Amino acid sequence: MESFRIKKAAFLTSVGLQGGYPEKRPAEIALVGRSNVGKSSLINCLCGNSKLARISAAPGKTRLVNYYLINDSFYLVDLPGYGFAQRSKGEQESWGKLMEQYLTSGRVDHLLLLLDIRHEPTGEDRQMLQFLLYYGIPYTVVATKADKVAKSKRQQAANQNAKLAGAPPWGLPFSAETGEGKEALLQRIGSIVSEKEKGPEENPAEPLTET
Ligand SMILES: Nc1nc2c(ncn2[C@@H]2O[C@H](COP(=O)(O)OP(=O)(O)OP(=O)(O)O)[C@@H](O)[C@H]2O)c(=O)[nH]1
Ligand SMILES: [Mg+2]
Repeated sequence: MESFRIKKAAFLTSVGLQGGYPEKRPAEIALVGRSNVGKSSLINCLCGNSKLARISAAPGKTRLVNYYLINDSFYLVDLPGYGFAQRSKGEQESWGKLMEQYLTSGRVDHLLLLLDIRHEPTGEDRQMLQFLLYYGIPYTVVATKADKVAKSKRQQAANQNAKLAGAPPWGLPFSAETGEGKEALLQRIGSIVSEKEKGPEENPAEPLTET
């Protein structure tokens, strides 16, 4: 099977509480995680374009639901991060409403839950995971900033963080700096998209037995 590639990536639109979501596409894959965990950087790395999504050393850069149209076919969606202490109460509330609106809309097919490989998951990370499980949204745990820990410890640290967040003990070490994990994540995205493009599974009937 030919490997999956991102040949084209373009910013499409930003959506806030007032709505205005774009037309549905065969697949919609969104990124969630703490502010500053590296969601926007991951999108840029996957798409090979450092200017696509806004990145900042100051947390709280992404405030809206940002849609990127990939290969003229499916969406990658950058979401605003949680756990941003400097946010006012009003801002926290509108963040919560926006996330709930988006995650319960039925639009999202798969979530990439990003955890910083260096830090233990927080209460909010665990809450987010519970939320995904409750709504039955398929997800993949990605352990970001893998370049910040020794190579020999990366896989173990990624797995440990997935486990501490409440997921099965497996996480994909990823670095937007070095591109580690990029190929694996691209292939995962490729298979999610091709599954979705095939449409609802034809219900395989019981094998016919000759009588
Ligand atoms: N060393 C290292 N730094 C990274 C990596 N990914 C992101 N960063 C840095 O982490 C900071 C935050 O990255 P963003 O991609 O803006 O994080 P975000 O999750 O989109 O943040 P919000 O939009 O605030 O929710 C920036 O200074 C990035 O350069 C990585 O893989 N390795
Ligand atoms: Mg961002």
